[in-house]
Amino acid sequence: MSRNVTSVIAGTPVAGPAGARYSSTNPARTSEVVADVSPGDASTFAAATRAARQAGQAWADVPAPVRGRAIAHIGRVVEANAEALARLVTREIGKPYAEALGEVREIVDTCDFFLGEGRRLYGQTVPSEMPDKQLFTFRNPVGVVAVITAGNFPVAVPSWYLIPALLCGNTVVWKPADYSPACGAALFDLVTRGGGLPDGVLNLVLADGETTFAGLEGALAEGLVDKVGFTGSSAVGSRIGELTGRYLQSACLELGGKNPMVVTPSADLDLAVEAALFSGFGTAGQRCTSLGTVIVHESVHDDFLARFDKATRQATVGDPFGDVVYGPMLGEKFAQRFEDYLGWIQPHHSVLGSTATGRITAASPREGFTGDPDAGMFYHPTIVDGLREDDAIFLNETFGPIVGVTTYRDLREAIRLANLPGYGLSSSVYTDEPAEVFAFRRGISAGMVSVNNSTSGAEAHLPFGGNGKSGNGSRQSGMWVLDQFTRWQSMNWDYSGRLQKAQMDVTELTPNESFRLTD
Ligand code: UN1
Repeated sequence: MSRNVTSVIAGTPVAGPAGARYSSTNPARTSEVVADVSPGDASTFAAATRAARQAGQAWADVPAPVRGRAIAHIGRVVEANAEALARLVTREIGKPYAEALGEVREIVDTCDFFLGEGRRLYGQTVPSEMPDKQLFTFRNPVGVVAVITAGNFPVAVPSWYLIPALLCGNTVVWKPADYSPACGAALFDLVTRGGGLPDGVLNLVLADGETTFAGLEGALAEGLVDKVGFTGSSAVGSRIGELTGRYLQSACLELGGKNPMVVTPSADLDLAVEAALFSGFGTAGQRCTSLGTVIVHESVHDDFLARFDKATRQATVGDPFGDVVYGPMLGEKFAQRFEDYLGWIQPHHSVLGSTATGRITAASPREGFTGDPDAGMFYHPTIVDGLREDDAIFLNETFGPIVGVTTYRDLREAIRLANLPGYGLSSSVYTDEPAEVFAFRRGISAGMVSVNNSTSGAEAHLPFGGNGKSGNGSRQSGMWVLDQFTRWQSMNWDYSGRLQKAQMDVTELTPNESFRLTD
């Protein structure tokens, strides 16, 4: 069944120009249309931000505990629709169904965390340096938040922005990825209807990237956007950071990763292999937290590689509604880009993990494949051993089912190699040595460190975010994201009946500096 989806502004569906219509298709069966999409133009984005501005004051005036109740209702309605939403995620972007259910669970977890935050949103009382004066801090909503998200997590990652932004009293314009519009429309309905949100509090804009960028620029120039949240590539993230900076706004940027896994001599190799398989090839390697390069100690390299190769060859690829490690690429654009990355393989590399590289087809089959490979965009898992530090595959994010392997001699070298590509999202170390754990934690540039666990699969209430090419230091999730969606306001209240001047009218006690204890 296919559905019609459009932007929704102030509660009203808004179709875009007739010529812009397109179909969102199932990447596991590209002949199947999931949604007929009528995307908007740049004026749609501006109209949505105007609607959000208009709804802003009334929403900010709703008491935070009442907004928290709305978040509770959203969590419940998402839970009640979990299977339907997960099925849609699997159909529209090809994520295996079990993982899609996990993704939906991440929305519920996020709601569970923030429903109580409505009764906290703590400010502080702070002692003053003068008598008869009190100091306070308050969290204020920032205003209108523009959220632009990727489609590899078409519903969970958006919820990391939408739920806390709404809870904090902001109104929101959300632009989901153009290849996951049906998931976007479904989450939009669950949040607005499930939460009983007044019209205009959350608005949906369906548009392509360049249209969105133009719309965002116009809205910023009109003073209609107070905060931007963006999840996507490092290249687009830097454009968004530059644009928001020009208007003295800040963006919360969650960008790419080249996430390393260091395997030390004391590592449990089977555990490390299991994690490398899950984080390297799960979601077809299309998470920002996916494993980039395994940096394995030279003494265990051959053993690790043999086991990793075997596990990868045995992994089932195919129909994402079946029991598979991964399904298709997210869409055509991702398939094409992945082919470019495969072109970076050099003669000094050895390639393992499958019967071939590139697209899985009847002519280039993969053992154990489930379903019809020619119906969709499926790719062989690819392990590239023998990476050198100036290889393109070593230095760049390669979004897709490809994992590099290289070796190290001492931990300092492993950490240097892990940091070298200049990203800094997630990382992992497999070791039995506490000293190695803490040396790695201190040395690694990543915002997230896993010990004896994979690079992907972060829990929804720890700070999520990266450094370097992975982001601008902003953090999502848990209490840390509150600093993205509120601004601190300080208040001082002097009830002494006179003007007490800070720093000047402060009593000083007189110390006896020559005082010494006697024996
Ligand atoms: C992403 O790919 O943008 O930690 C986010 C993980 C998931 C989120 C990934 N919970 O792998």
